[in-house]
Amino acid sequence: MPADLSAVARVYHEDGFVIIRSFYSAAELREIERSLEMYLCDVAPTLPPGNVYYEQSDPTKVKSAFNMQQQVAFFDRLRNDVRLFQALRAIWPKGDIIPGSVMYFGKPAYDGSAAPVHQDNTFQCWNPPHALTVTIALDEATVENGALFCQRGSHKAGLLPHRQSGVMGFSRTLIKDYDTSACPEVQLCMKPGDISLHHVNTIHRSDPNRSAHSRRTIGLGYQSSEARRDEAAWAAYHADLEKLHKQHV
Ligand SMILES: O=C(O)CCC(=O)C(=O)O
Repeated sequence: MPADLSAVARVYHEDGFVIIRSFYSAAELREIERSLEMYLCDVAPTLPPGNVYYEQSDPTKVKSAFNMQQQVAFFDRLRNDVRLFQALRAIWPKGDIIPGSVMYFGKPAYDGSAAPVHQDNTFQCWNPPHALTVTIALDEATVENGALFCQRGSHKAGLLPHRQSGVMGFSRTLIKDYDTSACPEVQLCMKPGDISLHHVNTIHRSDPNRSAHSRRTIGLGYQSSEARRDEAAWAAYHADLEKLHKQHV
């Protein structure tokens, strides 16, 4: 982890995303992988949709999981890592840092499906939008296996209109593509142990994985205590989500 957290914060605020290389050691990654294996084998099969989603092309493969910290104490410890809090403190000098959902994005080899273009705030409804996701690369994330694309500077556009996507696990997508000449897409190619941080209003997406290599990541959601939930928007999102789940039973 670089000592210069003020540079990390500067890039984050300017671009809406930033990568920190080699944040986790190989031994730490092994520990994360052990807990993840256990979660996927023993816990995920017991959970209702909303907490776990499977790939449509192969329903034995987990596409994504949410709120893993509620089931397994290891993931609660992971989101409370003091090193992450130091980086987040550089980004949000004021307010308390509040950890949220611990997530998994599997993007399995051959079957990993696309993530439609969206801003996370359409699902989270924070105003002011002082919230972000830390993404931990477990595998190498490449052009071939569907590394995340973020649109540089798009977090400054505010929350844009979304519509229902019909995609389980990513139920909303932007109505209109956002100007890629002003805010070019950057693909976040990462090595295992690297982390990226993206703003809750940064426009992002990923391609399907047709390669022979999985692209697994853990996501950690955070918000500042200065962020307030827009309760009306939150209720509308949950009503939409319930409709989508009913269509897929
Ligand atoms: O894993 C992906 O491709 C998408 C992840 C995502 O949308 C997110 O972390 O907010």
